[in-house]
Amino acid sequence: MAQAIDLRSDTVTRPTPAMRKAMAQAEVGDDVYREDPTVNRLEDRAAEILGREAALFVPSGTMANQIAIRVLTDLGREVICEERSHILAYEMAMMAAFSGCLARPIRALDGVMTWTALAGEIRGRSIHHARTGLISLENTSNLTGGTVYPIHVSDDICDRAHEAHLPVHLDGARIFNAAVYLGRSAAEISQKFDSVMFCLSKGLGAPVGSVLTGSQEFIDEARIVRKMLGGGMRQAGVLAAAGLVALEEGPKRLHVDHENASFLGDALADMPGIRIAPAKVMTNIVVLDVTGTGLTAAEIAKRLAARDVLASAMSPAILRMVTHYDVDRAGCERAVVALKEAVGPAVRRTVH
Ligand code: TLP
Repeated sequence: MAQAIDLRSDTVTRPTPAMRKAMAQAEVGDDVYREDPTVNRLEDRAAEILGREAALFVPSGTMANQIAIRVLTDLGREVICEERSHILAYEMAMMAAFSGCLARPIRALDGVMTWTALAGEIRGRSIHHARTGLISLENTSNLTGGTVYPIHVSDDICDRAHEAHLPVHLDGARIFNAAVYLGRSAAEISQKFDSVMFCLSKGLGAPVGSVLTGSQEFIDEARIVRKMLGGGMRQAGVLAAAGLVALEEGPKRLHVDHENASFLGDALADMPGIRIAPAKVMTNIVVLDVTGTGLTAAEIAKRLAARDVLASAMSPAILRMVTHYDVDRAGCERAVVALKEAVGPAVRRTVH
């Protein structure tokens, strides 16, 4: 059987030979005592690349986001975020369960909020309403198809939020994809945020890990909260070693993933029953509205799997395909053919 074309997520990549070599040779120590030289190197390098005072290696993007919420807010506060953001939709209600916060979701076109859209939702001291404690942005915005914040929009939100004495967190799980799209550095597009997290284990290709960055004071607190969550790792240098390779090498080839996603977007745009705006495929995520096929996304995903192509059903209407370094152009071509076969007969039935 041919190897499946796995477009479910960019989290599915396996470590490259260079990563495996670095992992095997990694110098290690106990990171809870801050004695793992490879973790220390990764944290220093991440802080340098993001233009920050300090950084913290954490097991996952979810943990990084939740640590940031905990450090930057207080019990009983609201967190303004986009309705489809990962911190709200995919993190198991942790902002409530762990930080005692309530989300105040906003629906924004393509997941890109503006100050005008969120300003009306900010609440100060009051005897009636919960106070806003934090604003969180996601760049790229996953569920809306890897869309990117124009720099002036995210900068403006940060500036105005700071004027209102509110911190702003960036879920930059895919910040390097956003940077490649914008032709700017990750530091430039995130410099105004109070905290920035990014994932090593998505498009950059590391097997495990994310990094939280910010001021020294913020990271000192974040290190304590990481320990509360059981995220203090010991000889984690074997993981950080792969992370270092991902950080240095990963961003250089993300443009290939973007070209492949754009190919998918163009090829699928004319397919009956499928709705997609190819101009909105900015990075490595392709989100297809399959309502017009008469099938649910889960049914289509099942049919695709039978043809050795894997995609994610994000809701009954939305099928997601994500490109990464383990899928090449030939794989994307195979995915297009498989999707045509999978939905073709169903669409003909609905039309007639
Ligand atoms: N996203 C995963 C799923 O959880 C949906 C994926 O396949 O895309 N922020 C963003 C924007 C993310 O997309 C993700 C993971 C996370 C945070 C969490 O990262 P992990 O999986 O490392 O906890």
